[in-house]
Amino acid sequence: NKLSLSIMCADQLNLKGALEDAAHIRANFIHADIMDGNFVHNITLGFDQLRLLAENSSVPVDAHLMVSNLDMAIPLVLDTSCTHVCFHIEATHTPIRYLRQIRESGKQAGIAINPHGSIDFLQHLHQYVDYVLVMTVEPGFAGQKFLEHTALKIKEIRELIGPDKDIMVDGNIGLDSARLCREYGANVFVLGTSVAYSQQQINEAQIQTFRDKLDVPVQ
Ligand code: S6P
Ligand code: MG
Repeated sequence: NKLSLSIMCADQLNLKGALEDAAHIRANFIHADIMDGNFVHNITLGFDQLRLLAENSSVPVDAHLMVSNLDMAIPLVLDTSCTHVCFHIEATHTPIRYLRQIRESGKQAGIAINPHGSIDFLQHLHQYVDYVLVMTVEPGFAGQKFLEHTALKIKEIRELIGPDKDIMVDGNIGLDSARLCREYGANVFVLGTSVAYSQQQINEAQIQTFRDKLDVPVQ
């Protein structure tokens, strides 16, 4: 089991400090949410900021693209040193092309799925995919409420992709929701305001409790 810290929940006026915090708590990844104001109704980091973050981070950065224009976004994200890139299946009819592009650049290629999205596509796609990100809230904002039905999908995804690939869950991941997701086969937890940050400051005590209760050892 691994954890990824959602950097949009950190103090945006002190991103250097946020990178240091992530290294200090020995996060497995930093989760960078990229939004375009179109696929979702919010805008977060841009590609120049993502590049700077990834270059200055000792913790690997996973990029979560919530954007409509993947022809524009994929080359830009591949030009950064983040290690993982996922995009939404709902944003494209040609996912294999992008998955190949991501893999060819030496990064891990992931598919993200909206809470109400079907997972049928994975039957034909799983061999091109290194990991799956399951949205457990509607994408766009931190601090929302966990949608319980999303956990059920995880079981089917696990059966389809096998035991070795990562299933990342993202959205109101706390002790209870993480337990449920883990039961169904998720193994990477994106932590935001529900556990890792209180008023944009890292909350080490809550992260430690999460590690203990969910069996997420420091690696
Ligand atoms: C939401 C985004 C997420 C959030 C995360 C925050 O669109 O993809 O990565 O940053 O959900 O966590 P929390 O605990 O505030 O929901
Ligand atoms: Mg995210």
